[in-house]
Amino acid sequence: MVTVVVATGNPGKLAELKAYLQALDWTLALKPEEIEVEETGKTFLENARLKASEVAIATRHWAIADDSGLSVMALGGAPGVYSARYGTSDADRINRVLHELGDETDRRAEFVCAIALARPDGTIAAETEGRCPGVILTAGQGAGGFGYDPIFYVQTQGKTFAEMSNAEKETYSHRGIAFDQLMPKLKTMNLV
Ligand code: ITT
Repeated sequence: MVTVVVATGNPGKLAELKAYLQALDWTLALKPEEIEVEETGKTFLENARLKASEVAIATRHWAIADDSGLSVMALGGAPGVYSARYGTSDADRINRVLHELGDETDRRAEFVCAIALARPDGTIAAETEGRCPGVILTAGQGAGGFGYDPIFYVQTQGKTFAEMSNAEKETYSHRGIAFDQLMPKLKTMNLV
């Protein structure tokens, strides 16, 4: 079985990625902590490629990376690719988004997730991007998930990501949509 490094340092993301990847006969390895990739890309896909590629080259293994974030329409798409850098803790980042939105009535937003799989030489073998529309609440609801989940309300499901079960978030989230698109390809690829 081929080893694939899951190129993330975010524990919430790691748990979700493992849930999708268990459908494949890959041996998963964690990213060594000392490998830090600077996210210089302007788009989620650029950053996902960068992370997968640099971790693959550094470990000499296949690597899969996720670059994701929240994009709020009334904030011109912010925090976007800066979602992780918008504050020093989840609570801090949530408060900043709520503060910047204030009493704005247009609360439309979307979560975006780009996934890239790199070969051991750093070249990209597969990639995709998934998007999930929602609205930003005025206060958090629910205790599940991670990151901005408590303030992201999915109208079709009538709940926030933080109120969903793991299985529901796995199905409806930006990450779930990205994996739905990518999985058929990953299943037919013969990683060596
Ligand atoms: P890695 O780069 O090591 O994977 P990171 O946390 O820095 O970890 P990103 O640069 O992709 O990852 O930033 C994504 C941020 O967007 C993440 O820190 C969360 O704040 C937020 N985010 C992404 N997916 C999310 C989700 O499913 N639910 C809530 N917040 C999410």
